[in-house]
Amino acid sequence: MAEPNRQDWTDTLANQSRVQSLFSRYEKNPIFTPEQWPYPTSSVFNPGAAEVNGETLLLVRVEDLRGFSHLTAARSKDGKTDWRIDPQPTLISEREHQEEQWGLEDPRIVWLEDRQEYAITYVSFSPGGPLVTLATTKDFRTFEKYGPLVPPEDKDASLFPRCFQGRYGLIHRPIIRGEAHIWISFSPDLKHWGDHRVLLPTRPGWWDGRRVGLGTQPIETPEGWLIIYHGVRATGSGSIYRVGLALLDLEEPCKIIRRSDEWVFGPQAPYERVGDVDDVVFPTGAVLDRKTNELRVYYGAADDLVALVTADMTEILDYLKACPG
Ligand code: BMA
Repeated sequence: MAEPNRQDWTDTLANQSRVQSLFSRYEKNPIFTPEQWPYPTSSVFNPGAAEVNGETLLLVRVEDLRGFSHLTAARSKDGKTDWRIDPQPTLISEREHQEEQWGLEDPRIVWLEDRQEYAITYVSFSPGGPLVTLATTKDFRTFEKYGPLVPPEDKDASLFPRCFQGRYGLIHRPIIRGEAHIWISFSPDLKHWGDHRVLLPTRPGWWDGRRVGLGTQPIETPEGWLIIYHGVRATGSGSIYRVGLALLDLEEPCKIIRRSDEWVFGPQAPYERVGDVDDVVFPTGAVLDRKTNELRVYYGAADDLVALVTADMTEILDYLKACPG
């Protein structure tokens, strides 16, 4: 019988104890509930996040009482308190966009430096399946819709905020032959997409063995692009959505520098364990406070509420550097 590799196990344990204190739940969680929304809703969850005019803006997925979603902006000076929620939906499906028939879901936001505008990639739900769709805006009041980027079934998408040798990069999650891996694709003009390849595959048998998908938008750090992703395990009583991390090369984002073996947070609090869909934490937006190095990650809890976890960016990068290459 092979001897267990004690050194490996010691390293695994060291990382597992480190990971437990990496992310802290905001003490006043949840930050949004359907009850406090300015108009009737069934649930509020999976928000995109961006810094806009020195404030934190969340574009929240709001599911109405027909089961269709739209997106509504909420703004706060510190990203934690005193949220001002638009009194009416901010971005809704329109008749002339057939692909949006069953609503708009799960936005991710980046500021595109070269175009001096925000790009929002959301899922438009068409009867033909979910489609990764692009809209741009400068102020989150008026929007330009570009329609779907790639064919269905595809979700969990974000652009990178900058180009790579003149090409935009898109992270997304098509489902192909029933497999749900994270892919990356490139485009010279945000319209024609190619050079498609698998970026982060599922790991059969692991906590992220059933499905993976991008969480928040990619975040540029001195060590590489920080990728926060969700991983799904299928169990006898349903799926469990947890969160893992990876680091991509800054100039060649197809290259994975690190990937966490363990999940860095998962459903634990009562509002994450029980809701419209039990046992779901689903991060979709993050804001890094460059003064304090605090990373705020906004997520949907149990497809019902919006909650917040915070982490110190230096600690995240130190942890990732200790993860397998
Ligand atoms: C995913 C998406 C998310 C949802 C999650 C958990 O497939 O549809 O919008 O939050 O499942 O139900």
